[in-house]
Amino acid sequence: KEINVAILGASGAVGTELIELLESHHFPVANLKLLASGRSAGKTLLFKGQALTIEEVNEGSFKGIDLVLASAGGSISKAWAKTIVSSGAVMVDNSSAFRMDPKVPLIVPEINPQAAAEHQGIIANPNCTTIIMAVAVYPLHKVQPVKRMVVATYQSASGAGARAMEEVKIQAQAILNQQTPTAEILPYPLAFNLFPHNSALNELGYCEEEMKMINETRKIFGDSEIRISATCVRVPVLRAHSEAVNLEFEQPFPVKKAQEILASAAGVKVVEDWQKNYFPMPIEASGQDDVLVGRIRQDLSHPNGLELWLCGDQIRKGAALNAIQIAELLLQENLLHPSKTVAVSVGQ
Ligand code: 11C
Repeated sequence: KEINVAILGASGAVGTELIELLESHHFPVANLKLLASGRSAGKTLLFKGQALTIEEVNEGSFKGIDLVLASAGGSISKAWAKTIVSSGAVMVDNSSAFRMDPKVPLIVPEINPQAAAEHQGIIANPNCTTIIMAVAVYPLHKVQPVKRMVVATYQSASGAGARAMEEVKIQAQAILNQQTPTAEILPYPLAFNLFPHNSALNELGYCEEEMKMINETRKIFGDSEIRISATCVRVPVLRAHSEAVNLEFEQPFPVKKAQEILASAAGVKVVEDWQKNYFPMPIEASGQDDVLVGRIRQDLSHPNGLELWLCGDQIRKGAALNAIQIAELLLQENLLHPSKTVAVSVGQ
Protein backbone atom coordinates (compact mmCIF):
# COMPACT_ATOMS: atom_id res chain seq x y z
CA LYS A 1 0.00 0.00 0.00
CA GLU A 2 1.27 3.46 -0.86
CA ILE A 3 1.12 6.20 1.75
CA ASN A 4 1.14 10.00 1.80
CA VAL A 5 4.39 11.40 3.15
CA ALA A 6 5.38 14.92 4.19
CA ILE A 7 8.89 16.15 4.90
CA LEU A 8 9.03 19.07 7.32
CA GLY A 9 12.33 20.86 6.78
CA ALA A 10 12.66 19.66 3.19
CA SER A 11 15.31 22.13 2.09
CA GLY A 12 17.92 21.28 4.75
CA ALA A 13 20.84 18.85 4.52
CA VAL A 14 18.79 16.07 6.12
CA GLY A 15 15.59 17.00 4.25
CA THR A 16 17.19 16.67 0.84
CA GLU A 17 18.79 13.37 1.86
CA LEU A 18 15.36 12.12 3.00
CA ILE A 19 13.96 12.83 -0.47
CA GLU A 20 16.84 10.94 -2.08
CA LEU A 21 16.41 7.97 0.26
CA LEU A 22 12.63 7.74 -0.24
CA GLU A 23 13.39 7.38 -3.93
CA SER A 24 16.39 5.04 -3.76
CA HIS A 25 14.70 2.80 -1.15
CA HIS A 26 11.57 2.59 -3.34
CA PHE A 27 9.55 3.69 -0.32
CA PRO A 28 5.86 3.29 -1.23
CA VAL A 29 5.01 7.00 -1.56
CA ALA A 30 1.60 7.90 -2.99
CA ASN A 31 2.15 11.65 -2.64
CA LEU A 32 5.13 13.54 -1.26
CA LYS A 33 4.60 16.97 0.26
CA LEU A 34 7.62 19.17 0.90
CA LEU A 35 7.23 21.63 3.77
CA ALA A 36 9.52 24.24 5.25
CA SER A 37 9.63 27.70 6.73
CA GLY A 38 8.64 30.72 4.65
CA ARG A 39 12.32 31.25 3.75
CA SER A 40 12.46 28.11 1.59
CA ALA A 41 8.87 28.12 0.33
CA GLY A 42 8.62 28.31 -3.45
CA LYS A 43 11.92 26.50 -4.13
CA THR A 44 11.64 23.25 -6.05
CA LEU A 45 13.32 19.89 -5.42
CA LEU A 46 13.32 16.78 -7.58
CA PHE A 47 11.60 13.55 -6.54
CA LYS A 48 11.46 10.69 -9.06
CA GLY A 49 12.26 13.13 -11.84
CA GLN A 50 9.42 15.46 -10.88
CA ALA A 51 9.96 19.00 -9.56
CA LEU A 52 8.06 19.44 -6.28
CA THR A 53 7.55 22.91 -4.85
CA ILE A 54 8.28 23.47 -1.17
CA GLU A 55 5.23 24.85 0.65
CA GLU A 56 5.25 26.97 3.78
CA VAL A 57 3.96 24.81 6.63
CA ASN A 58 0.50 25.76 7.94
CA GLU A 59 -2.38 24.32 10.00
CA GLY A 60 -3.81 22.48 6.99
CA SER A 61 -0.49 21.03 5.75
CA PHE A 62 -0.90 17.59 7.34
CA LYS A 63 -4.46 16.76 6.25
CA GLY A 64 -4.45 13.34 4.58
CA ILE A 65 -0.78 12.72 5.43
CA ASP A 66 0.14 9.30 6.90
CA LEU A 67 3.78 9.91 7.76
CA VAL A 68 5.70 13.08 8.58
CA LEU A 69 9.49 13.03 8.52
CA ALA A 70 10.46 16.12 10.51
CA SER A 71 13.89 17.65 10.34
CA ALA A 72 13.50 21.36 10.88
CA GLY A 73 14.84 21.68 14.43
CA GLY A 74 13.38 21.24 17.90
CA SER A 75 11.25 24.37 18.07
CA ILE A 76 9.52 23.64 14.74
CA SER A 77 8.88 20.03 15.80
CA LYS A 78 7.40 21.21 19.10
CA ALA A 79 5.27 23.80 17.34
CA TRP A 80 3.73 21.32 14.86
CA ALA A 81 3.68 17.95 16.70
CA LYS A 82 0.14 18.31 18.02
CA THR A 83 -1.25 19.34 14.64
CA ILE A 84 0.58 16.45 12.96
CA VAL A 85 -0.57 13.79 15.39
CA SER A 86 -4.13 15.03 15.72
CA SER A 87 -4.43 14.97 11.93
CA GLY A 88 -3.77 11.21 12.12
CA ALA A 89 -0.18 11.09 10.90
CA VAL A 90 2.77 9.45 12.60
CA MET A 91 5.74 11.76 13.09
CA VAL A 92 9.33 10.50 12.87
CA ASP A 93 11.16 13.40 14.44
CA ASN A 94 14.81 14.04 13.81
CA SER A 95 15.06 16.83 16.39
CA SER A 96 15.89 16.54 20.08
CA ALA A 97 12.43 17.89 21.10
CA PHE A 98 10.87 14.61 22.30
CA ARG A 99 13.78 12.17 22.54
CA MET A 100 13.81 11.87 26.31
CA ASP A 101 10.00 11.95 26.67
CA PRO A 102 9.06 8.58 28.24
CA LYS A 103 6.02 8.39 25.92
CA VAL A 104 8.21 8.68 22.83
CA PRO A 105 10.27 5.70 21.60
CA LEU A 106 13.84 6.57 20.62
CA ILE A 107 14.79 4.09 17.93
CA VAL A 108 17.84 2.74 16.18
CA PRO A 109 16.31 -0.12 14.14
CA GLU A 110 19.39 -2.38 14.51
CA ILE A 111 19.11 -2.07 18.32
CA ASN A 112 15.61 -1.55 19.70
CA PRO A 113 13.01 -1.97 16.90
CA GLN A 114 10.58 -3.50 19.39
CA ALA A 115 10.17 -0.11 21.11
CA ALA A 116 8.40 1.26 18.01
CA ALA A 117 5.25 -0.67 18.93
CA GLU A 118 4.81 1.61 21.98
CA HIS A 119 4.51 4.81 20.00
CA GLN A 120 1.67 7.27 20.54
CA GLY A 121 2.11 9.23 17.35
CA ILE A 122 5.72 10.32 17.65
CA ILE A 123 8.95 8.36 17.25
CA ALA A 124 12.23 10.13 17.85
CA ASN A 125 15.31 9.69 15.73
CA PRO A 126 18.38 9.92 18.00
CA ASN A 127 21.22 12.41 17.81
CA CYS A 128 23.62 11.62 14.96
CA THR A 129 26.72 11.17 17.10
CA THR A 130 24.75 8.86 19.38
CA ILE A 131 23.37 6.70 16.54
CA ILE A 132 26.79 6.18 15.00
CA MET A 133 28.33 5.14 18.32
CA ALA A 134 25.36 3.01 19.37
CA VAL A 135 25.30 0.96 16.15
CA ALA A 136 28.93 -0.02 16.68
CA VAL A 137 28.87 -0.56 20.46
CA TYR A 138 25.55 -2.38 20.90
CA PRO A 139 26.61 -5.67 19.24
CA LEU A 140 29.42 -5.92 21.83
CA HIS A 141 27.17 -4.75 24.69
CA LYS A 142 24.69 -7.52 23.82
CA VAL A 143 27.39 -10.17 24.27
CA GLN A 144 28.92 -8.64 27.39
CA PRO A 145 27.39 -5.50 28.93
CA VAL A 146 29.52 -2.38 28.72
CA LYS A 147 30.01 -0.94 32.21
CA ARG A 148 31.55 2.35 31.19
CA MET A 149 32.29 4.13 27.94
CA VAL A 150 34.40 7.22 27.28
CA VAL A 151 34.10 8.83 23.88
CA ALA A 152 35.75 11.73 22.05
CA THR A 153 34.02 12.91 18.88
CA TYR A 154 35.31 14.58 15.73
CA GLN A 155 32.12 16.05 14.28
CA SER A 156 31.68 17.32 10.76
CA ALA A 157 30.17 20.63 9.69
CA SER A 158 27.05 18.85 8.36
CA GLY A 159 25.89 18.41 11.96
CA ALA A 160 25.28 22.16 11.98
CA GLY A 161 23.39 22.00 8.66
CA ALA A 162 23.83 22.66 4.95
CA ARG A 163 24.66 26.33 5.48
CA ALA A 164 27.49 25.43 7.87
CA MET A 165 28.95 23.10 5.22
CA GLU A 166 28.92 25.98 2.74
CA GLU A 167 30.45 28.31 5.32
CA VAL A 168 33.44 25.99 5.86
CA LYS A 169 34.16 25.92 2.13
CA ILE A 170 34.01 29.73 1.96
CA GLN A 171 36.28 29.99 5.01
CA ALA A 172 38.81 27.60 3.45
CA GLN A 173 38.81 29.61 0.24
CA ALA A 174 39.27 32.85 2.19
CA ILE A 175 42.26 31.44 4.08
CA LEU A 176 43.85 30.17 0.84
CA ASN A 177 43.38 33.69 -0.53
CA GLN A 178 45.20 35.16 2.51
CA GLN A 179 41.96 36.67 3.83
CA THR A 180 40.53 36.49 7.33
CA PRO A 181 37.67 33.94 7.45
CA THR A 182 34.35 34.99 8.94
CA ALA A 183 31.80 32.83 10.76
CA GLU A 184 28.03 33.37 10.86
CA ILE A 185 26.43 29.93 11.14
CA LEU A 186 29.20 28.36 13.21
CA PRO A 187 30.46 30.29 16.23
CA TYR A 188 34.10 30.39 15.05
CA PRO A 189 35.95 29.74 11.81
CA LEU A 190 36.16 25.97 11.37
CA ALA A 191 38.33 25.70 8.25
CA PHE A 192 41.89 24.68 9.28
CA ASN A 193 40.64 24.77 12.88
CA LEU A 194 38.52 22.85 15.40
CA PHE A 195 36.62 23.73 18.57
CA PRO A 196 34.63 22.01 21.33
CA HIS A 197 30.97 21.56 20.37
CA ASN A 198 29.21 24.87 20.87
CA SER A 199 25.87 23.65 22.27
CA ALA A 200 24.83 25.05 25.66
CA LEU A 201 26.96 24.06 28.65
CA ASN A 202 25.44 22.79 31.90
CA GLU A 203 26.67 23.54 35.42
CA LEU A 204 28.92 20.45 35.34
CA GLY A 205 30.72 21.68 32.22
CA TYR A 206 29.10 19.23 29.77
CA CYS A 207 27.51 20.59 26.60
CA GLU A 208 24.09 19.50 25.32
CA GLU A 209 25.62 17.33 22.61
CA GLU A 210 27.63 15.41 25.24
CA MET A 211 24.57 15.00 27.47
CA LYS A 212 22.58 13.70 24.47
CA MET A 213 25.20 11.00 23.91
CA ILE A 214 24.95 10.00 27.57
CA ASN A 215 21.18 10.07 28.04
CA GLU A 216 20.08 8.87 24.62
CA THR A 217 22.49 5.90 24.61
CA ARG A 218 21.08 4.77 27.95
CA LYS A 219 17.52 5.02 26.63
CA ILE A 220 18.28 3.19 23.35
CA PHE A 221 20.23 0.42 25.11
CA GLY A 222 17.53 0.20 27.81
CA ASP A 223 20.33 0.38 30.40
CA SER A 224 20.21 3.27 32.84
CA GLU A 225 23.28 1.98 34.70
CA ILE A 226 25.84 2.32 31.92
CA ARG A 227 28.38 5.04 32.77
CA ILE A 228 29.25 7.32 29.87
CA SER A 229 31.42 10.38 29.43
CA ALA A 230 31.81 12.32 26.19
CA THR A 231 33.88 15.16 24.78
CA CYS A 232 32.38 16.51 21.56
CA VAL A 233 34.48 18.49 19.10
CA ARG A 234 33.65 20.10 15.74
CA VAL A 235 36.30 19.43 13.09
CA PRO A 236 36.72 20.79 9.55
CA VAL A 237 35.22 17.75 7.83
CA LEU A 238 32.17 18.15 5.60
CA ARG A 239 29.78 15.30 6.30
CA ALA A 240 30.89 12.30 8.38
CA HIS A 241 31.43 12.17 12.12
CA SER A 242 34.33 10.21 13.67
CA GLU A 243 34.60 8.94 17.24
CA ALA A 244 37.26 7.41 19.47
CA VAL A 245 35.46 5.10 21.88
CA ASN A 246 36.87 3.43 24.98
CA LEU A 247 34.77 0.60 26.43
CA GLU A 248 35.10 -1.06 29.82
CA PHE A 249 33.49 -4.44 30.46
CA GLU A 250 33.08 -6.59 33.57
CA GLN A 251 35.51 -9.18 32.16
CA PRO A 252 38.19 -9.04 29.46
CA PHE A 253 36.69 -8.87 25.95
CA PRO A 254 39.07 -10.61 23.48
CA VAL A 255 39.91 -8.38 20.51
CA LYS A 256 39.42 -11.24 18.06
CA LYS A 257 35.95 -11.90 19.39
CA ALA A 258 35.06 -8.19 19.12
CA GLN A 259 36.34 -8.12 15.53
CA GLU A 260 34.24 -11.17 14.65
CA ILE A 261 31.09 -9.79 16.27
CA LEU A 262 31.46 -6.45 14.53
CA ALA A 263 32.24 -8.09 11.18
CA SER A 264 28.78 -9.66 11.16
CA ALA A 265 26.86 -6.85 12.90
CA ALA A 266 24.04 -5.13 11.00
CA GLY A 267 24.87 -1.58 9.93
CA VAL A 268 28.59 -2.00 10.66
CA LYS A 269 31.57 -2.55 8.38
CA VAL A 270 34.96 -3.38 9.83
CA VAL A 271 37.69 -1.43 8.05
CA GLU A 272 41.17 -2.37 9.23
CA ASP A 273 44.43 -3.02 7.42
CA TRP A 274 47.01 -2.94 10.16
CA GLN A 275 49.93 -3.37 7.72
CA LYS A 276 48.95 -0.25 5.81
CA ASN A 277 47.76 1.72 8.84
CA TYR A 278 44.45 1.96 6.99
CA PHE A 279 41.36 2.57 9.12
CA PRO A 280 37.99 4.36 8.84
CA MET A 281 38.15 7.89 7.47
CA PRO A 282 35.26 10.36 7.25
CA ILE A 283 35.89 10.91 3.56
CA GLU A 284 35.27 7.20 2.93
CA ALA A 285 32.31 6.97 5.33
CA SER A 286 30.56 9.82 3.46
CA GLY A 287 27.71 8.50 1.33
CA GLN A 288 27.88 5.03 2.94
CA ASP A 289 25.06 3.48 4.94
CA ASP A 290 27.30 1.46 7.26
CA VAL A 291 29.24 2.80 10.22
CA LEU A 292 32.91 2.03 9.57
CA VAL A 293 34.75 0.58 12.58
CA GLY A 294 38.44 -0.15 12.99
CA ARG A 295 41.47 0.00 15.26
CA ILE A 296 39.69 -2.54 17.47
CA ARG A 297 42.31 -3.09 20.11
CA GLN A 298 43.00 -3.88 23.75
CA ASP A 299 43.05 -0.88 26.09
CA LEU A 300 46.58 -1.08 27.49
CA SER A 301 45.51 0.72 30.65
CA HIS A 302 42.77 -1.75 31.63
CA PRO A 303 42.48 -5.55 31.32
CA ASN A 304 38.72 -5.28 30.63
CA GLY A 305 38.98 -2.42 28.17
CA LEU A 306 38.64 -2.13 24.38
CA GLU A 307 39.37 0.79 22.08
CA LEU A 308 37.43 1.45 18.85
CA TRP A 309 37.69 4.07 16.12
CA LEU A 310 34.63 4.71 13.99
CA CYS A 311 33.27 6.97 11.25
CA GLY A 312 29.68 7.30 10.08
CA ASP A 313 27.89 9.52 7.60
CA GLN A 314 26.18 12.09 9.82
CA ILE A 315 23.48 12.95 7.27
CA ARG A 316 22.75 9.32 6.35
CA LYS A 317 22.89 6.83 9.25
CA GLY A 318 23.21 9.73 11.68
CA ALA A 319 19.92 11.24 10.52
CA ALA A 320 18.03 10.60 7.25
CA LEU A 321 18.78 6.89 6.76
CA ASN A 322 17.89 6.03 10.35
CA ALA A 323 14.60 7.94 9.95
CA ILE A 324 13.79 6.06 6.72
CA GLN A 325 14.64 2.75 8.41
CA ILE A 326 12.22 3.69 11.23
CA ALA A 327 9.55 4.48 8.61
CA GLU A 328 10.19 1.12 6.91
CA LEU A 329 9.87 -0.60 10.28
CA LEU A 330 6.53 1.16 10.90
CA LEU A 331 5.24 -0.06 7.56
CA GLN A 332 6.54 -3.59 8.04
CA GLU A 333 5.04 -3.89 11.52
CA ASN A 334 1.79 -2.19 10.51
CA LEU A 335 2.36 0.62 13.02
CA LEU A 336 1.30 3.52 10.82
CA HIS A 337 -2.37 3.05 11.50
CA PRO A 338 -4.09 6.26 12.69
CA SER A 339 -5.83 4.42 15.56
CA LYS A 340 -2.39 4.11 17.14
CA THR A 341 -2.15 7.87 17.28
CA VAL A 342 -5.44 9.12 18.70
CA ALA A 343 -4.59 9.03 22.41
CA VAL A 344 -1.47 11.10 22.14
CA SER A 345 -0.50 13.77 24.66
CA VAL A 346 2.70 14.94 23.04
CA GLY A 347 5.23 16.91 24.97
CA GLN A 348 2.95 17.31 27.99
C1 11C B 1 26.04 18.22 15.55
N1 11C B 1 24.98 16.19 16.30
O1 11C B 1 26.85 17.57 14.88
C2 11C B 1 24.80 17.60 16.11
C3 11C B 1 23.65 17.98 15.27
O2 11C B 1 20.54 16.52 18.48
O3 11C B 1 20.01 16.19 16.45
C4 11C B 1 22.36 17.26 15.62
C5 11C B 1 21.77 17.69 16.90
C6 11C B 1 20.68 16.74 17.30
O4 11C B 1 26.19 19.40 15.80
